[in-house]
Amino acid sequence: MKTPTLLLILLLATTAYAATVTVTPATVYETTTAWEQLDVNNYKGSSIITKITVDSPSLTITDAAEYLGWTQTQDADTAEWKNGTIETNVKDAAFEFQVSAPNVTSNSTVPITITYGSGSTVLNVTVLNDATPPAITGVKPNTYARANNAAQLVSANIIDAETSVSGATYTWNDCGSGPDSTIVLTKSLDTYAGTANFSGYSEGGKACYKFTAKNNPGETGTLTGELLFDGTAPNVSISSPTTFATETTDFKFTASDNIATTLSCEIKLDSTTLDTVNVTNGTTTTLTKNLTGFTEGSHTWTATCTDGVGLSATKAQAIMLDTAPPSIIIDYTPSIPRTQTSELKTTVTDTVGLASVNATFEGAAIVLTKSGDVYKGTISSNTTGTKTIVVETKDDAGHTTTKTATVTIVPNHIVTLTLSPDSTTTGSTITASGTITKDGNTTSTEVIVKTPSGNTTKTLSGSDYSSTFIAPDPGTYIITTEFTEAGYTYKALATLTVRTISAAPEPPVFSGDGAGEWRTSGYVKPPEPQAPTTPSNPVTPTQPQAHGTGPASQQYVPLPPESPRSALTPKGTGVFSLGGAVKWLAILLALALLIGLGVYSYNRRGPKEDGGIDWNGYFKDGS
Ligand SMILES: [Ca+2]
Ligand SMILES: [Ca+2]
Ligand SMILES: [Ca+2]
Ligand SMILES: [Ca+2]
Repeated sequence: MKTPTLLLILLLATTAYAATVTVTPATVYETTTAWEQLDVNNYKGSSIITKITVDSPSLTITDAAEYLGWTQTQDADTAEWKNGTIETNVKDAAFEFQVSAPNVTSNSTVPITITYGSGSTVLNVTVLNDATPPAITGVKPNTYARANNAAQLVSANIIDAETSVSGATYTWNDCGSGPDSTIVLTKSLDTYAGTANFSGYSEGGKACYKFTAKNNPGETGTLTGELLFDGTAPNVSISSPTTFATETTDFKFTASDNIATTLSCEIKLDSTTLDTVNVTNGTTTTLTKNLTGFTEGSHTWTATCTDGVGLSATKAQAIMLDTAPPSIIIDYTPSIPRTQTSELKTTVTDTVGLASVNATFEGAAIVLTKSGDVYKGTISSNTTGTKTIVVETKDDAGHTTTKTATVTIVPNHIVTLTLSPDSTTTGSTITASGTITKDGNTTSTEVIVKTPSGNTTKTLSGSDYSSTFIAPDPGTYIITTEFTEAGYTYKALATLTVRTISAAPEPPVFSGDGAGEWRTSGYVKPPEPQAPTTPSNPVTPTQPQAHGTGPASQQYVPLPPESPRSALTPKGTGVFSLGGAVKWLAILLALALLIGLGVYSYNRRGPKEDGGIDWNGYFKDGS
């Protein structure tokens, strides 16, 4: 084959199966550098490529990547890779080179020539003009600045996404004819900051400022504003709550400032922030907050408001947090005889206070009298059966509590008890007798008479009963008759006084028999000092109680025996061992003193008799 023929075949083959090359991104912003990637596709190409050359006469090449298997050389207008191979099964072989763009006034196309094997291609890279200056945001301070501040920090976020920021300054003046002051700002990431001297700017004064920033191609961005100078903290006042708060509470406060038109206010309960809001100068703000997460009791809420220059004021208010309804304790007698009046005592307490306390019995209001936390009233019914007491209360926070109690109105059987005599001396026979006045039908036919000698069950004779017993040692005793019907016990009580036998005033001779009796001739034993609580009046009657629910029954309890006797009575052996007139004189003097005291005490005592008090109808739990 002749050489021209071979060349033609090779040319045809090259034409038919030429490798292809592309460059990405094929753009670069003015004044910046960018990596361009050359992709070579030799798939089913006509020959193995062993050398790639980039010629860029107009766009400076500043770097070229190195790859194993290729020898790389690079200068300002050339990048070359050789001694490697791109076989015809390679669809993409990448070769990267960096270009540096000039400053342009409009987008410009720059040709570069790619030579690969026997082929070459001209590709275009566009140098982009950056039409946008740097963006300035987040200016501090803005609107307000601290008055007379010689070292005011000023800053802004400044970026230029395309060609980067080359520098920024801050300029200010008095917004009038005064001179400009300018400082160069220092870059830290995207923040440019500096320190301005505002010492000449007093409260109420004004300054005009300008941030100026340039990008690398030289485009300039500015941001201007005015500052009002403020040197006085705001005022905060609290309207409510001032006493208590509850689950949902309106927090109301007023904030004002000499300069700022808007204040940032934070409200807290103790150390917990409830809300942070911006409020208009001089206005009252109400924030409704849910406090269910806080504990009942004492808290402090605060409102802190900050003006435009960071000066703040805080107002604090102690409050009680009340989330619980009032507590009600009803103290009542669970069973009350028909027509009898019984006291109702209810104790109502709350954290913050009570708006109302009301009670009803059988649906009718009970008149209550208040003493501290205790509310007292009376209840009575003419009909037997189960009745309901309802106590309702509301606290100042609006929580309500309702408590009910059930009382049983029982028949009003009346038991009487008469002692004959009711004042006597030891060893005398005493008759305890009385009647049962029945309220409706009864089935019980017995009473129990409780005396110092023991309990005696007596069968009623008609409505009457009678029992006798022997008067015990001197003292005062309560005698009880109990009549139990349908589970309720009705009682009558009477007081028995057993007197001491009188004697003449002679030197005492103690019997020494251990019985504790004075044996004297003509000696009058001084009246025994009595405990001041000795019930010279009848025991206050109480209503019958349901079995098992009322207080323990009052058992027959003799009043304290005349206890001073043992203390004042010398033992026989002791007396007779005494010797000498002095000792006897001392004893006599002591006795005389005791006689005097005893007489005085006796005169101070209430009447021993029941004094005509009608014991009828007095009854008490006897179970
Ligand atoms: Ca430009
Ligand atoms: Ca720009
Ligand atoms: Ca202020
Ligand atoms: Ca409460």
